[in-house]
Amino acid sequence: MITLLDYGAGNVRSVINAIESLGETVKAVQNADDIRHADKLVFPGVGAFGSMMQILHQKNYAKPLLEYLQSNRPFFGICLGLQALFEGSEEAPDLAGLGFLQGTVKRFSVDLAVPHIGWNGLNIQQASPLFGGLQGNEKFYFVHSYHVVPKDDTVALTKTDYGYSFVSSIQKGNIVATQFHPEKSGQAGLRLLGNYLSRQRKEEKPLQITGKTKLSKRIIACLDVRTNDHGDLVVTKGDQYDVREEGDVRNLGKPVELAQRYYGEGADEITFLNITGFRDFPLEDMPMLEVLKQTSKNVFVPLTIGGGIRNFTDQNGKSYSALEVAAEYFRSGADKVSIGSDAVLIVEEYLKNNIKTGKSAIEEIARVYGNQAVVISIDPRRVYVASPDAVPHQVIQTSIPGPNGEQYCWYQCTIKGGREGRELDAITFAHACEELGAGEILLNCIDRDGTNAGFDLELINAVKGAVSIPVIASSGAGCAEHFQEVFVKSEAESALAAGIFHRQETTVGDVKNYLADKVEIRS
Ligand code: 1PR
Repeated sequence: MITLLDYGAGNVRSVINAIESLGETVKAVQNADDIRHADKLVFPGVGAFGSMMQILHQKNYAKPLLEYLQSNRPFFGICLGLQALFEGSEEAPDLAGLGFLQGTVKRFSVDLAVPHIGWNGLNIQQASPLFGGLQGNEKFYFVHSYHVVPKDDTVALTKTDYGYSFVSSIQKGNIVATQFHPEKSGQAGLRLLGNYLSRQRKEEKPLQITGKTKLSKRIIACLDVRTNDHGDLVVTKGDQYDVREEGDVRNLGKPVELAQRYYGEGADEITFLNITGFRDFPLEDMPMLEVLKQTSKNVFVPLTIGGGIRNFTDQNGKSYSALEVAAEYFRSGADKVSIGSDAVLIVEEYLKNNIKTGKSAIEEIARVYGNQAVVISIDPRRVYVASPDAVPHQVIQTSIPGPNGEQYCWYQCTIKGGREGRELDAITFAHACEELGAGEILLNCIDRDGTNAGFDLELINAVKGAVSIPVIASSGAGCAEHFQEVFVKSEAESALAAGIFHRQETTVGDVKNYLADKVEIRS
């Protein structure tokens, strides 16, 4: 029996699913006594350091947790569950950590995108049973803006490079904690977690330094989901956002089955977009939540879900906040939520006075679940103009002239699945979203969507130049070469595709095989 410390923030479902897939049962902590009586405690921390420590104190978990650690009983901390062990964090300077280990938690100061999101390697610093059966060159999934800095370097179990080398896991007696997410790291992660759970201390993987570790570029499979005219929830795919063919919604398969297939093929992440979320309220559209619950049982890579994340009042007058909608998605197995239409409206308000209210969905969800959990999905469309100062927007010079030979264009943000254009450009928008606390940009492009013509590199470079958070290039992938092109000619951290995978024109595995000796990827 594994005792799981769930303090109510973030996605613990995937940790439970991963543990259960390894044949163990999980009991969630209900009160402080459950911590005192635990035999094996797993502490998956997701969210922000400050809110985590506050909740641990409010629930009277902090003291028994520290006593548990001091008694050297088996403990596995994940992400914030690692950071909590230290004395404090730059993320919440006024709140002390548990102080089980000396040292602090610092924000990355690198000339690279922060959060550090994606698959990176490990340099093993201590012999450990945790790595039994692993080659040592596997990649694991990270998503964090802060990393631990132990005072005593001998507790470091692994180190990872991101701009510089940081401690990516610790081991002290029976206490183990990782900055990466084994429950989201595919087969390698399950193996590592299984080694911990089975307590097989026989096979000790010795110290292994493989050289500088590298963050991989991610290949993301995207599933646009909606209910068709017969009431079935289907994966669909549009041409420039038009998903109807001869009047019917295109049906390209079932969401759970397709997600499972892409996981098997090696997708680094799966994204679900509930494309009619702007008119259907997700908490009334339970099938989407069910899709997440079912998928997360067997798919052990990060899951993002978007569609309909906004404040909502139902016909009975009951109001729900965007945070509550997001919370339901996280509880159902999502690791990140993606906000589309509502983010545009939020930014329009924000830009009127440049004042952060702290109350927008972006800010609230980021505060509770951490910046890394908030993805902004942008649906821009090219608008050609005759000159750079023709409109009060960020205009770029383009090598693809417009219908009248125009050499300039701006990228107009749209809402409601491209149905409504707004007086806001994608570059300004992306920058403002970062200021409000978003952790990643999912950059679609209506002009390229479903065309197989390749990614819009001009758009990607323009947005990437305006933000320091990671950018997912999306729309237009038609072959493996397009992925190489986007990674070579832009700084995008990941590339997303839908149509080519659904139509089986290529597989995620084929794309990765093609990229293997050209771009850093997770094999
Ligand atoms: O506005 O917060 O409710 O979120 C709705 C979400 O649904 C947004 O993320 C929006 O992008 C998405 N969406 C809305 N309508 C459509 C549509 O297609 N009619 N899909 C839609 C957007 C774009 C990509 C697509 C790539 C790759 N889909 O996600 O998967 O363009 O396609 P490709 O590789 O086939 O070219 P809210």
